[in-house]
Amino acid sequence: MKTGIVGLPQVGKTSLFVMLTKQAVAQHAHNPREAHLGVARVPDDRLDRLAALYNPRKLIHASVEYADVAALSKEALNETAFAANLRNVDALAHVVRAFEDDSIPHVGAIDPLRDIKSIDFDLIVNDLGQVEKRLERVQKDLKKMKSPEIEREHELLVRAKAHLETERPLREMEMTPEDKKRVRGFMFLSEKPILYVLNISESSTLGKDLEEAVAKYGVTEAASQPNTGALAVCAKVEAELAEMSDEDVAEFLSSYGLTESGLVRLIRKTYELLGLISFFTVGEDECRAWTIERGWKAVNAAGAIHTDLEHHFIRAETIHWDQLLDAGSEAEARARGTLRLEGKDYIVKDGDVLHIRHSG
Ligand SMILES: Nc1nc2c(ncn2[C@@H]2O[C@H](COP(=O)(O)OP(=O)(O)O)[C@@H](O)[C@H]2O)c(=O)[nH]1
Ligand SMILES: [Mg+2]
Repeated sequence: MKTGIVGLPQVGKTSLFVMLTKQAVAQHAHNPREAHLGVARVPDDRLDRLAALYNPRKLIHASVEYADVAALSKEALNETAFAANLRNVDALAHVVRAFEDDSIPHVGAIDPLRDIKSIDFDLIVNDLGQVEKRLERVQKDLKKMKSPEIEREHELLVRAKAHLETERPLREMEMTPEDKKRVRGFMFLSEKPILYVLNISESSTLGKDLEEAVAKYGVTEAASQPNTGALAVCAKVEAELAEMSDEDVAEFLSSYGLTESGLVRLIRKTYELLGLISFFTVGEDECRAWTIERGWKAVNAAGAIHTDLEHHFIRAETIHWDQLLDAGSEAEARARGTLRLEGKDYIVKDGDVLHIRHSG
């Protein structure tokens, strides 16, 4: 699962990427159209607490991948390599400038909603071009030969075109799972879930400012659309946090009435937006978080660990993480009946601890 960091020039994309992935970025010897790739660990207090129970040799958190794409513009989108990088991501994090700093140029006044609309517009126009091109082909095909599948695609494309022409992104268009499958190959940009990340100024009232930013900049409505979210961070402060020890970070955050850094909130929101959840495997050798999509069955979750486990799946010993902590041991949990056996079709819940029994 990969999230593309997009936005106008000089808004803090690379700053955030570096902090998220703790990865140094060569500013010079790098083609500006090439994306930086990096992985961010998904912080998870539940896993940390389970690990305290098992004291494992290895502790492995879930991760999400980020791509720092060059600044987005109409011109850039017309370049094949740039557009291809962007099409390949599963979601977008649009970094929006909300911080004041006269030394860093911006297109006109600070106006997050204008920038949000402008980038969304570029995505919409790009998709519209794709849809029109495909429609022409499909209409030609239909003249030669009618088939139900081509007719359905035609109908869907006509609907998508009308939707895009009202300047609304495809992520807001209602589509059945079959429709989604039909358009998957196009990798439409405005169909990708998007998170608006307001990069705000530092201030002495940062906690309150972060909380109020989405409403203050008029982004509440835009962010409440389907497959859309918003949050505020302060890249400047996050950069300072990155230099501090864990204890100092905690003290710094609490002095602003905060419990979590912006990066942690950003990673978690990305995870939610992508519809992802975690389940855990535990033991003295390894405690680990695994990433699956909400709604997956136990047998598919087993497959996320290893395909052999999926093929030879018998049962999943299952317990919710807090019940296991509460019991203090698997033996006690079994005695209490909170540790139970589930079959193939069990829908895994966020925070389940699974032990897959298999015949392989
Ligand atoms: N004052 C201030 N400057 C920032 C902030 N975030 C980024 N910058 C500065 O803005 C400039 C552009 O940042 P960068 O991350 O390279 O932006 P990108 O072009 O979107 O990748 C750099 O000089 C950063 O130090 C912020 O929150 N406050
Ligand atoms: Mg950059």
